[in-house]
Amino acid sequence: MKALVTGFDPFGGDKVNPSSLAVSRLKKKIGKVTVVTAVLPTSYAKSARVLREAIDKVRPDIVLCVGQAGGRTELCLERVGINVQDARIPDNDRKQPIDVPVRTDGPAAYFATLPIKACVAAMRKAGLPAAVSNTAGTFVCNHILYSLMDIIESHPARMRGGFLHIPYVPEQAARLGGAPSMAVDDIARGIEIIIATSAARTTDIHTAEGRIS
Ligand code: PCA
Repeated sequence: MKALVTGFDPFGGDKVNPSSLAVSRLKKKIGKVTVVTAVLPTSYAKSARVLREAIDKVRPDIVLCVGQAGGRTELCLERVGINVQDARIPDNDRKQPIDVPVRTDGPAAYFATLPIKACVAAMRKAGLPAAVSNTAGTFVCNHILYSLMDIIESHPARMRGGFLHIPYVPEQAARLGGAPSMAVDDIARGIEIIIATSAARTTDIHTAEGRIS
């Protein structure tokens, strides 16, 4: 079995992106799963093309895209990508789409197909704060989750996909004052647990992870 795990390059004036830092530390083999990694540009125009090329080259069974969500306190597995691009800040191409669909004639949303609740339970069991999230925002991370599931939908090969939003790393939080953070090694451990859990099971567990807001 093969897994493709992607991070993003830094954006919004940041010097690092914890997603690419964590992805670069992953084991090359998790159980029987061979792990291949890539870094996507934080660009609405380019990210999905780079992801598509990596998928076609690697032919993975599992795809996990990872991105920074500064301010979050947990490893957040996203449930859904929506067909909206609404940027609060410009991306790395200085593009700032407002209320533009990801795909003009596409469905309103796609659900991730990894067993997100089982992955969250496994991360918690390993002592990592984790949660199911019901919004990936409307910036490039949501764009890539939607695009990933859209690629999977029409791809000749069968694969499952999902998206993980991660907190700042301590070096970012030290500059920001008061922001929550998580060590890169813990983030990498969480990603490895998601890959191992997704490889081991195709169905999810049925536990209450809903939120009021
Ligand atoms: N986080 C951004 C895009 C790239 C990244 O790492 C987001 O949450 O949309």
